[in-house]
Amino acid sequence: MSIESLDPDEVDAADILGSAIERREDPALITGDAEYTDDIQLQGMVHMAILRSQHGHAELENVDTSKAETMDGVVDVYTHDDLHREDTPGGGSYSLPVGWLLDNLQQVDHPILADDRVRYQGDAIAVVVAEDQYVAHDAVDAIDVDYERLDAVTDPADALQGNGPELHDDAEGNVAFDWEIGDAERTENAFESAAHTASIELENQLLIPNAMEPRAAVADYSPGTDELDVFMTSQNPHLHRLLMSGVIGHPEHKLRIKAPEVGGGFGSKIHHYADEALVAWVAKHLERPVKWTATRTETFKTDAQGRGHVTTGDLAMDEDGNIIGLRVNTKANLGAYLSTFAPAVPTYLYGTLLSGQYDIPAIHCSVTGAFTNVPPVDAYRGAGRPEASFVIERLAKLGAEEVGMDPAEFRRRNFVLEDAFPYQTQVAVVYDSGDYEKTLDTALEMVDYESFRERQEEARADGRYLGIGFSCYIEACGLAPSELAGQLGAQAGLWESSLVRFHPSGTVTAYCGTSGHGQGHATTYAQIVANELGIPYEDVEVVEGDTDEIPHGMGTYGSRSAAVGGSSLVKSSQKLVDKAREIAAHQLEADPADIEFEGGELQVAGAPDRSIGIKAVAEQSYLAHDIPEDMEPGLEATSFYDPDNFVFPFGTHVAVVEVDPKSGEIEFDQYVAVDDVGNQINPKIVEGQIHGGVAQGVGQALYEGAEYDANAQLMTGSMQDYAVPKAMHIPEMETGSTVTESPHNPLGVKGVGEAGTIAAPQAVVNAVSDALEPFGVDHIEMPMTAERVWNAVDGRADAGADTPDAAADGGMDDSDTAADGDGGEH
Ligand code: MCN
Repeated sequence: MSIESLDPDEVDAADILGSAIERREDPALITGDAEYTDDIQLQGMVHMAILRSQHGHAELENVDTSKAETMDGVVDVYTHDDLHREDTPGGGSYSLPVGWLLDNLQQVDHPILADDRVRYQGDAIAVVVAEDQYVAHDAVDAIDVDYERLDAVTDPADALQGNGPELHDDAEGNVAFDWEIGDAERTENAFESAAHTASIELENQLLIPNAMEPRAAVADYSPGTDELDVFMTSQNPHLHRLLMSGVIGHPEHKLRIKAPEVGGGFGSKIHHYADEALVAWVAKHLERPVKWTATRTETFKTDAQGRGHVTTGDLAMDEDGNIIGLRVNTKANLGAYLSTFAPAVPTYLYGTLLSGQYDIPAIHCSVTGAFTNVPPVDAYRGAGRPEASFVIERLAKLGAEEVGMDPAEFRRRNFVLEDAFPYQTQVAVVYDSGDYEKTLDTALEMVDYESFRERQEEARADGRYLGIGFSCYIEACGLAPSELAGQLGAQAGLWESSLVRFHPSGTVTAYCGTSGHGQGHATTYAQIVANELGIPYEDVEVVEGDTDEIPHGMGTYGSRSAAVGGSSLVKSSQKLVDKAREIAAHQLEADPADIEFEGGELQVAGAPDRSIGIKAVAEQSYLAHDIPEDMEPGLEATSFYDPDNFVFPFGTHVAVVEVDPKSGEIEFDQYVAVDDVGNQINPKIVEGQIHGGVAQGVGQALYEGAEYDANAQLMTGSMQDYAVPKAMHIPEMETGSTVTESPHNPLGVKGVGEAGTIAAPQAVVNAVSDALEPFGVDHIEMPMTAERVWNAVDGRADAGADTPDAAADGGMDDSDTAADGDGGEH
């Protein structure tokens, strides 16, 4: 059922927008032609390696770099004191800033090299610079550190309950913030009048982003001009330039950040880390080019991790199964320090999405952010929205059971209806548009729900446990608008900027301030611009990711590029056409208002023989021999686009699984994803984004999880221990879509980059819990490893609950277990 890619040459120019043309970036990526940061070689370049804390929490008693300094090939070694200068902002310390503030946020100092204490395994202690990377790494090993180990805490609930050390003098009780949204009193009243309630306690585990390319940076300083060029794995070069300029005290206009080809990010390359700042500082200090590339182990230990929630949620329902209240309390793990956008993720990107697809009249959510001895926690694909969707969709499953309704019908009963948009939720946001029944109905049909319960009964009679799980998700993306973001605490605007430039020969370069790193922008942006200008797709080149080339930009995250960046390109193209119209009117001796523009032709209304092509106008604009008086030559336009609202994609994902209670193994029978991302610029790319997103969501549900021991040592610090799913672990996906345009941007698009990751986990968990219903298992924490599933089944049997065979043989044994039995009869 996969969408077929089209050769752009075979697509009619008028249909280019919305066509599933193949990605133009792939040949270079696949053949190894593409240049990544680590490919960059500069003359005289030295290599940097970083000594990181071995311990999760310790005092640094002494750091002895003398042996490392004398090693052959070592250029220099730096510790915190070497970087402690009086001319830096903030009183002499090189510290990382926080880009999102909350009313009662407790900020803590985050030095780029640890001072006298390390707070997570991976905290940077010293930097070695050497002539080659192997010497640099050997010299790191030669640094002697005397640690005084301290107790550690990794669980946010423990950290907040005082079951562990305090990490920062400034943050009493490890509290980073207390935050709430919704109406507590109204919600309590709803629970008092409820006929039914459903409750859940859950953990949304810590995840480690695993982009194919580890983080890397190459910095090059020119003392003569004071220009500092930094090539780095960035999702948002302009933001990195702004932040780095403050951190290392280098003027913004003399700092260039360029993201070469970036091998994925999933959020982890948004934030400003110590490492890239150190590379830039060292290059300036030594006046030599410097390269640093994280090892995979460093990636595991230092990339900002995602999720990390401990949550209780309660749903209140009336007699008829209408949801009347939702109450959520979350303890959010923020790690050892505040990462760049950390405060936004478990608050405004989480609490505001808890209404899901449902019309819920009373909601209250409180969140406490906790400092713990794990790496800083920040945005990871979905960022807050998967956590919200997981809570409400798990509760929807349990709520349906509680009121004795079919889970699909329970959801349908509570949906925000098609005619209720724009819909004001009880948690601040206003949904733009939607038709939730349509995606549900499409998914039900694709999964043949009518026959499923019968199939399930039959299988159970044979001792096989099938389960179906629904996820009717919603998310907010297209991150913008600036004014609202500012009110909520953002320290940056969330507009997007672009420049569209016609060259005299009629080809076009489109520059956009977003910074793709796998999403196919070179293709989809060219589709947008070619469509707006009515020129061939091949004539449009797209440039992103370089602060020297692109006037400004806010980057790629929050599935914002199509909705905000794409719309900015539309706006720039339209401005450009307006100027072309004036030139055409001048040359055709007509009024600009009478010039019609279609298919690249500017024509006097009602006079088809009086027309001029936009490419010819471009040439004329540069010749400037015959353009309107007072008009500047040239044909290009810049715009800053700031929409009115987020966009709210939605959909229904359905997982059908078979669980073997004997082994705890879970197998997919079917995975159906029906998504509505508004108009699709390129359905093939949309499908690819859904596939990738679902793979990551399934990874969370079944395989992935950062595990720490009691000393905050990472136990899953390699691909051997941290199970990123392989192709064989991912279900065949059947994708479908509906189209509900967003009214908030000229393309009518909604974002797609995170949808699959947001949708998938609860579809899978709900399916497993449905399969194990005869065993009385209603919740298994993610990742649902075979061991966890087996234990859950076994636990109920041991407890003598009304599981199929527990009654018959008193528990599970090797020969005759619940799994063999007649669970279907329950
Ligand atoms: N698109 C479309 N029609 C729509 C919406 C989007 O054709 N209605 C196209 C866009 O033009 C773009 C792609 O789909 O080519 C994704 O668009 P969008 O949803 O706007 O997301 P962004 O481009 O802003 O990408 C960010 C998003 C996020 S937040 C994460 S995390 C993520 C993701 O994209 N990380 C990725 N997808 C990823 N894909 C790859 N390969 N690597 C990552 O690191």
